[in-house]
Amino acid sequence: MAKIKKLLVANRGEIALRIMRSAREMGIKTVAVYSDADRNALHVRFADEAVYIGQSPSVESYLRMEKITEAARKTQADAIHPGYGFLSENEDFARHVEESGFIFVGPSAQSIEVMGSKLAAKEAVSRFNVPLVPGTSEPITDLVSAKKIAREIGYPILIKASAGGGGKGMRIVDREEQFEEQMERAVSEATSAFGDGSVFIEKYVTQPRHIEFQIFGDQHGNVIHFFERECSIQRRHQKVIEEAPSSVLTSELRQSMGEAAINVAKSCGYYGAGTVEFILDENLNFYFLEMNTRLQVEHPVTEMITGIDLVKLQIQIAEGEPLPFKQEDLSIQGHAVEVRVYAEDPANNFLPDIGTLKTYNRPQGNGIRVDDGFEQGMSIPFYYDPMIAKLICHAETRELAIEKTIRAIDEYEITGLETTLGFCKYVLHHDAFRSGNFDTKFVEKFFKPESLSTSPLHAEELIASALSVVEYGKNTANHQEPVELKTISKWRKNRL
Ligand code: MV4
Repeated sequence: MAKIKKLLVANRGEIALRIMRSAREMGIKTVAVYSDADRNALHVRFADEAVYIGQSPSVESYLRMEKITEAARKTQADAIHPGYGFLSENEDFARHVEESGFIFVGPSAQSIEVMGSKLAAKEAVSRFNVPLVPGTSEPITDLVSAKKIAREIGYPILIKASAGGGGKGMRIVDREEQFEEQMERAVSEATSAFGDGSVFIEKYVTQPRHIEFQIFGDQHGNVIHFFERECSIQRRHQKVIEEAPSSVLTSELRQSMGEAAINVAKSCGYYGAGTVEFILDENLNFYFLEMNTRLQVEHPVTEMITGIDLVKLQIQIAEGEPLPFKQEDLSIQGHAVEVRVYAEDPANNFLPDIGTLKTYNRPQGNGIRVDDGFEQGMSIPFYYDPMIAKLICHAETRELAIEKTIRAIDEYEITGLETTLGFCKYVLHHDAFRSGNFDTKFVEKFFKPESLSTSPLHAEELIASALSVVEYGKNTANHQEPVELKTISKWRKNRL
């Protein structure tokens, strides 16, 4: 068992900070790596040491394997945590880290490789009693037999790229007449995007819910799950709001999905933190889709309902410790909601609105956690993901957690750029969200840019706002109407 004394975090932003905080609590020294754009970033200031690894574009810095192991060598770190994104699911990186003599805080290169290919993943789980969407388990090579299978499955079907993921390389086919054309497109897209033209077909589940299970394995063959996260509120495959637990799972369904998730992990000898993604159809049938071999953005909702620090656990597992609890030791406490705060303008097709955080004041209070990597006055670099923060709220029930999240959004003060906070508030107020009866089509079905500006205000608030503007106008020598109108619309947006 190798105790980690110094950990290099091969990442940036909120997740780098989040990982370093847990490491520090464990008495582990931390090393940051940074690019030009991140010279003054908080993860660099927080770390015990920091190493410059290159220019701002991530291909010049955060994606450079040798620069990262070189930084680890220079600082005499003994382990490397990849965070999420960047090199976190790159089996070559996991291998490179270990071959360079460092502990990789993550799964084996081989597990990453198997789960990185959807066809290899299907093949691996096929002997482990895991429900799969009806479809093919081999790459399509012959159009005639593929069409025959599609007819047996029944339209609509979905063509997926084996090397795809997160919605990339998928094509819906509604009728047989479109089959050939869509197949050709799918293969050529997969070839140019992933360098691997292998595709397969599945029955298309038209309005699924996205439910994922947090699992953990140790290096001694034990695997447990930490319940599910409901991630159906997403926009173009980008998650917007996540919660735990899901409001649709019964304890029986949770148990059988949990068992299936554990089996997925066992099918590839998994250790470390992982997420098993399922879709759930309208009859509550569940199907395994893919496994993510990293710590996920939305892991805090699981931490809130289980009381467990998943990063500490990742580090203990990487040190070779056995899992410190059994499945029976775990239970769900209350409910947690996470909203992602992006520097994007919901009124303008969610275009990135990077700029400077003119004001930045976080909400506070019981049950509120903010994971971020910025402070007032800092700019959001345009080279990386425009996520500013994650706001996570925990309370006894789903209703209370939603109310707390709305209160926290109202308290959050961000100026200088547009954010997705108002959009998240719109979702949290929506009847379909409140009822728990929604699917992955929620944003498509219920959100229009006008939803934000024309949303009805409470009558009293409307009158109060009108009066205050009149008062403002009376007391202002230089009457500047456009400025006032802008103020009102901002105010309204924040009041959604
Ligand atoms: C599907 C599906 C319906 N039927 N597979 C999208 C991301 C990737 N993980 C798999 N995805 C889907 N696979 C079948 N057979 C619908 C989706 C899907 C989806 C899944 C999870 C979360 C959001 C989604 C949004 C659109 C489509």
